[in-house]
Amino acid sequence: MSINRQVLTLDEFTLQQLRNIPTATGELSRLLRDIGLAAKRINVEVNKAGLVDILGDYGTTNIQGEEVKKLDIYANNQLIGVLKHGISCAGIGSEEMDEIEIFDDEVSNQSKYVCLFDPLDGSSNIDVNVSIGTIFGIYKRVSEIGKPCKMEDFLQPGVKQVAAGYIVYGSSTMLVYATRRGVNGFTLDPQIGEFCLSHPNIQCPSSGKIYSVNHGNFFQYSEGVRKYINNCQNKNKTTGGPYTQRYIGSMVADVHRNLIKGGIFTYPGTIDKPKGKLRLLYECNPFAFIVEVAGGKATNGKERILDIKPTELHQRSPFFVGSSNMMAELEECLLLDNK
Ligand code: P6P
Repeated sequence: MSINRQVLTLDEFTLQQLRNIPTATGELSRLLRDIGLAAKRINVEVNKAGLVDILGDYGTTNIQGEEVKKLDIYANNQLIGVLKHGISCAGIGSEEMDEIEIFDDEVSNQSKYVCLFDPLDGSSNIDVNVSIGTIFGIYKRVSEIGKPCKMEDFLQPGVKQVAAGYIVYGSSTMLVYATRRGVNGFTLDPQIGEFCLSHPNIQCPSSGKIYSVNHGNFFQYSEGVRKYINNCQNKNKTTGGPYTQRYIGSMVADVHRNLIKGGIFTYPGTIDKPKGKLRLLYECNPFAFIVEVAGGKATNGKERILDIKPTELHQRSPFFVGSSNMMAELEECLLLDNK
């Protein structure tokens, strides 16, 4: 009986990858499948958010000082629930939790990996039905296997990620993840409830026509950032400007679009907030890893994002990510800031 191999599910794909790496234990494949399961459960609630009283503010504020929507908590709980009862993760760090969650049980302590999550990024858009997303990064532990994981496992530079990815809950629900072997996208088929390989070997176009920035902060940006934004708006023989400005205000949606079509996403520092808004560990690092594997670049305006040695779980970083040629144009403009 011939098995339908036309469309690989996420499970089949990760098992296929496992077969291609003789030394692999299967732990990473299981971990990715666990994240896929949590994503399916989150997707159900996101898709009916407008129908049940799961909207609205949960009444608490997270470490960012932002009011927490109920779906944020739900998404966080789903991820903990699946990973804590899995066999591939020793603990997680999350935007929704002030401290890391160390699973500390006999099986989890034997796990090789820890995960960092933004369980539901862009949650302020939930009430207006704009695409939102889950972001994750996976690290191999540096602490002793067999004992509880430690904060040092989470404060590794992004270059140490063994995998990173996101789920975008949009017109369709997609899971995109990267390992050093490549970036692959899976679209959820609601008929069979499986993520199916729809975007194999994603490459970020080296050039693009889209730039993403919050123009409202324009006069708070540095001279170099303002010069780059002006260049994007002007005819430019070398860069092919003017570009199109697209900014959804939901990073997962903005970066996903630019990854597929080509473009640059920016969240610069400002006079009031020199470190910007985005979190290094579970927003910038995963996307920097994904886009670099796909052929793009990611910096904080001065150095490669993936080289930054974190010091705090929730530290912020200015963030510029996207097509390599557009990033080179940006870096040229940012030289103005070093004078
Ligand atoms: P601003 C959503 O809250 C988020 O963290 C990212 O998803 C998004 O790119 C950014 O903030 C938008 O921030 O300040 O432009 O509204």
